[in-house]
Amino acid sequence: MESRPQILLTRRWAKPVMKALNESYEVTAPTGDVPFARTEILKAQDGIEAFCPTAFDPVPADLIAALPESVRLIASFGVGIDHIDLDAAARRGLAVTNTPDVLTDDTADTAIGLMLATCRRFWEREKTLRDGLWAGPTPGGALGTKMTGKTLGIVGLGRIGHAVARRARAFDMPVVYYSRRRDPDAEVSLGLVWCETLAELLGRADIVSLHCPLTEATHHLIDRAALAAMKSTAFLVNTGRGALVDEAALVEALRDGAIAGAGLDVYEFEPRLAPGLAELENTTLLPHIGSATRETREAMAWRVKENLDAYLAGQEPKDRVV
Ligand code: 8YV
Repeated sequence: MESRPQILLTRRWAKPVMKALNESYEVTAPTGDVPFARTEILKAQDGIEAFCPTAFDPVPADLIAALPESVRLIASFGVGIDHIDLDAAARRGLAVTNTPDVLTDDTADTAIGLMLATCRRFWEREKTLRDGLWAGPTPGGALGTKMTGKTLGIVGLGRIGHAVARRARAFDMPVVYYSRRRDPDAEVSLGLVWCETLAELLGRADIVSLHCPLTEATHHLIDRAALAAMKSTAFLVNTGRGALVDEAALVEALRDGAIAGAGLDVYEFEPRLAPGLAELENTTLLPHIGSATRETREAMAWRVKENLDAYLAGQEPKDRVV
């Protein structure tokens, strides 16, 4: 029998995809739910052709340098590629792929959910109820902020930013955006308004939602000054990457009332939260579940398989980033 190409996964994926992978490849993957640590990755035999981390597994330059000689491809599970040292991969001549498109809807849904939950104080009110402290409805109690009709500011108009803008129409929200590239088509089709600068967007938006990738240029894009430029009644939503925001400065801004609240799915130092963040009631905090639905996680795994199948058969993979 012809030998099958060898691949290494840091974590197990959805069962149907694992089954299909095992039919096409010699798969090295953890047997249980505990991901491979770096030492286990480095035990990989020469012969492995593709290394498949997830967006939760850092792939720095020294790990790339230490991968077996035989590795030709890093096929990552997730759309974000900030966990991979792309320059180091390029220097070693490795191809890199990700999984865009398939998680756009779920991530946009999560952003809208965070906006609504934070404006309307869902978490705080639910906690009161579950703690047995609810004395019944009152006309003046438990008041949140109306979301419908408020101005949404989208930072980063990529696939997910677009999907959030489309959803915002259902809430009659005027949408302003700031992005690397201006998108005249979206301005017409979705009625978006372009902001020349981030400062302009921050001054106009009632809700600021972050959808840009994490790069050197966007690290701490939302710093102390940016938070001060937001309206004191505004909310910040982050489903992108934690380090887009200076989390310590955010805690201060939330505590001091410089902004009204924040809905977060991602954190600067995951899985840790900045000191004080978990105690703040004007936040909704989710544990990085933007793409965490059965359907999407399975679709992401199939998408990695498509990239593996193409590259290892000598074709150009659909989602090549390097
Ligand atoms: C996932 C993500 O949580 O795709 C990304 O960049 O951050 C998320 O969709 C992650 O890929 C799971 O490993």
